[in-house]
Amino acid sequence: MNAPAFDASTAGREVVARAEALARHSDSPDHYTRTWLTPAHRAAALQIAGWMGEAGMSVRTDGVGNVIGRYEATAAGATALVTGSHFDSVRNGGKYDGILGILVPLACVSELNRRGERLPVAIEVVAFADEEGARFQTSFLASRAFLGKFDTVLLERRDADGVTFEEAMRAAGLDPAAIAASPRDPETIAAYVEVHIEQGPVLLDEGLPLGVVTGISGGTRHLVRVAGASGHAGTVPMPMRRDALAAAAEMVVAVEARAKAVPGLVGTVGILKVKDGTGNVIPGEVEFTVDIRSGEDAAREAAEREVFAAFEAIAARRGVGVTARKNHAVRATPCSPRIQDLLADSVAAVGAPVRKLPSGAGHDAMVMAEATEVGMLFIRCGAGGVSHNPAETVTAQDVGLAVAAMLAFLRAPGLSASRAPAGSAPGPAFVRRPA
Ligand code: HGY
Ligand code: MN
Ligand code: MN
Repeated sequence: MNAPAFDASTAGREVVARAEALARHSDSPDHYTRTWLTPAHRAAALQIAGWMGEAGMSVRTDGVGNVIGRYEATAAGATALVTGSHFDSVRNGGKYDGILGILVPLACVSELNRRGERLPVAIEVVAFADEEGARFQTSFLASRAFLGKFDTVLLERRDADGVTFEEAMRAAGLDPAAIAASPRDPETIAAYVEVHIEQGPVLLDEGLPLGVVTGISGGTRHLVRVAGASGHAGTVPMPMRRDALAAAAEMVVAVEARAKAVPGLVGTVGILKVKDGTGNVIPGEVEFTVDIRSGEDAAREAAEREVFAAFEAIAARRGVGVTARKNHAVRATPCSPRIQDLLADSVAAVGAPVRKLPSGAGHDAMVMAEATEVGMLFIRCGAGGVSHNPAETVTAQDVGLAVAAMLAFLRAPGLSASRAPAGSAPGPAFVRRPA
């Protein structure tokens, strides 16, 4: 008996329903937050693994908790088109960020499996365990570990409750020694493609459901510590104070001013904490984060230098100390022209206009680009294009189109054409340098 025809609308509704079901696995009963290796995170991993198994994939979990489903090709041992995204979230985030990159390809595999259809390439759907890094202030922990690039220095790091990274792993039943045991051979990867909600308003403004990403902005994140002198709020005269928070406030405004000065450059202070903050005590120590990004590495690096020079000047003038630790650095990442073309053909094949656009947000594709050629498919973001926010939303119709476009992409004869071998220099667009 022939399988019934593929119905994109039904597929879209199923993906959205699954995203809603997954969002119930949250660290907080009040909002959606899912950080690495919490009980909610482990439950979500189990649920994703179950769905992968139902779609006919063999499923494994690696050393950092990545869930990897593989759907074999027509021939055994074929290279794999790797596709995926992350299932951790920012605090009080949106339930589609990352998740669509797992559930959309999963819906594609489910459809192929339903039809008994195999392709020249194997398909691996990777649910990356930690991309946002909210718990341990990490950066692309999971995709780095997937490629065998885990930095063991992290094992010492503590979360906000004082739990070390290593303790968190052991509590979740993971063995730190197993991380290094499973580096991925890039030769076994045909390419990496990530489906993601746009997280911005461009497609929404233009009335378009899908977008093909041309490249991803580079970025750096620092944790800055300002050390002043705490004291009595009622007794220390203003000229004698070394207020760490007042200094930090000036630094925050310096970040904003520098970022505003250059189109395409963005700068954000997302966390600011007063140590032992009390209403009647002059703040003695403050920590804050700085996130600076641009599609142009030179513009970002210049801004970074100037912002830190401004911090030093502010600190000197106010008699406080300032130190910083870099937590994250990644260079701007171009998407492969070949994959962009294949994705554009697939978007056109489902009747949607082709719109190419850059990504200002960071994605696991930036790390995967160190091993293979990468591409990204964006899905229109609703609610004014807001993301990293509980109001983040998509329509089932757009998601259904994305499933249909990804199916067309996976079936494209050009996809299995040989790629440039890893380690060679396939052209300037692919050259990666350490950040
Ligand atoms: O911060 C980012 O760009 C991503 O959402 N992790
Ligand atoms: Mn995000
Ligand atoms: Mn994301």
